[in-house]
Amino acid sequence: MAEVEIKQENLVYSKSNLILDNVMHYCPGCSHGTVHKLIAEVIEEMGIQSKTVAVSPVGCAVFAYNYIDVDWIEAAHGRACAVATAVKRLHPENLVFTYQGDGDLSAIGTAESIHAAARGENIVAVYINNAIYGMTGGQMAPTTLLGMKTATTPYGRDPRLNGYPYKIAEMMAHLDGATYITRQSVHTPANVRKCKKAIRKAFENSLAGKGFSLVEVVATCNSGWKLSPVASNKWLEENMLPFYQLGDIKDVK
Ligand SMILES: Cc1ncc(C[n+]2csc(CCOP(=O)(O)OP(=O)(O)O)c2C)c(N)n1
Ligand SMILES: [Mg+2]
Repeated sequence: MAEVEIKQENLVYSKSNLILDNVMHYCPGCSHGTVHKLIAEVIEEMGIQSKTVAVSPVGCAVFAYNYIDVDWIEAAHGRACAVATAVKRLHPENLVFTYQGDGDLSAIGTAESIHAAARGENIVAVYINNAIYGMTGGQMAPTTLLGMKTATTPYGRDPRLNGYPYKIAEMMAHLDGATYITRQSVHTPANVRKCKKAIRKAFENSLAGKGFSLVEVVATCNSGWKLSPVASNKWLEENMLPFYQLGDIKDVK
């Protein structure tokens, strides 16, 4: 049989040139890989690879610098928005974004995140909310849903003992410095497309000097949730989305 020559230009789908060939450490089904892909595509399509600086967190995305080919700075746990503030103020022509989990952005880093938004820093925070401390073994986070079982709430989160979950996106929306706050997901192809548009809009707003943007992505952690990837997507839709409702929360024109 004659060999079929596969030419790049004939492929319907190809991965972004910004996604490096390193094997990802994420569990199968994890949302992080999908969001990485979208960020890489947006940066490539906007032609801003050489002027993008990303700040990576502590959490499962700690090795994000191995996967997306832009300049990265590693921040201490929760401090990404403070580090990004410094980078953006020193290099205002650059796109500066953070990439943070819920434990990072809205637990240990609450103060840094809220105040960067309040100051109206021209940065974008991409916020991966899987309602759990994924990297360390699935402990309860502030974002954990009521009744949700985690390593530290084996009988489900009980508000009398563990308090209530909170929505940092809605909190940030009250701040004058925050101009674009949106909540997305990547659990269906349609949601992946919407999420990509939101990331692009946030990056464009930031380059235009419009203030602080938060792109929250309601995400799965199938290892932490102890569910298969397919069951995790269903669980997200039935349990996460009624509480973390999708859509734009604030969009200052
Ligand atoms: C100062 C500090 N405190 C605690 C830890 C332990 N730690 C590492 S990752 C992590 C949780 C990360 O969770 P999240 O930000 O939600 O990211 P995910 O892994 O779920 O994507 C914690 C508590 C640490 N590395 N440094
Ligand atoms: Mg998390």
